[in-house]
Amino acid sequence: GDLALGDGAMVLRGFALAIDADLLAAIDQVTAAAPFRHLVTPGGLRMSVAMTNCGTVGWVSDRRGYRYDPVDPDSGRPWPAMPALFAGLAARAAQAAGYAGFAPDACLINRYAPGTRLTLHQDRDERDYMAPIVSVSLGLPATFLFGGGERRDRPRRVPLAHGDVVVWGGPTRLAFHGVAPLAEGLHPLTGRLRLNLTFRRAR
Ligand code: MD3
Ligand code: FE
Repeated sequence: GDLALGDGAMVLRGFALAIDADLLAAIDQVTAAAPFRHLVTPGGLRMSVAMTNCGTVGWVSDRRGYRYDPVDPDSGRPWPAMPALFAGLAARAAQAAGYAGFAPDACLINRYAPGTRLTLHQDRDERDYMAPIVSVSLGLPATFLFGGGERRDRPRRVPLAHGDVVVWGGPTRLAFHGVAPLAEGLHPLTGRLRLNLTFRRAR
């Protein structure tokens, strides 16, 4: 069942299951206009996670740093609009976790293949740390690493499956977190992929 991770974070098991195929179709629409790409960190490393965005701003990284940008640097055009299905799901999940009125302006779409990982980090590029972050897992399962306020705090391992939604807010908003290397597998809807939607109030 649902799991309280403590201090404002909550796993809503299967919350997105009923609309999984519609979510994947909407991801295809977004990525037709803004294809997945591997961003480069300010230190010059290529990220193993492939990313794209929809919404009024998108998260980007390059040699100059991390930021939210209204324009897709690959196309020079605005990011695709956030599908109403996405915004509605994010708002309902936030509501269910106790955060009424969540209106995300940014949705980062992360794509993982077997072996892909996301090293421990904090999400600190947003203006307002009071707004929660909502994360939707689709496709292959993953082990989410949920740490503390310091990088050295040993992370808890939280399994996340297709259709799970996590809401992170309150004191956990600035916790270190990451994703362990994705295990090999085949999902009936996504094949050898995990897709994650991360909804944020960035500006
Ligand atoms: C916990 N993505 O893109 S968001 C990211 O599975 C990112 O791709 C994860 O972390 C992924 O930055 C899922 C989960 C998340 C986001 C923000 C948090 C967890 C968090 C902030 C504080 C604590
Ligand atoms: Fe993150």
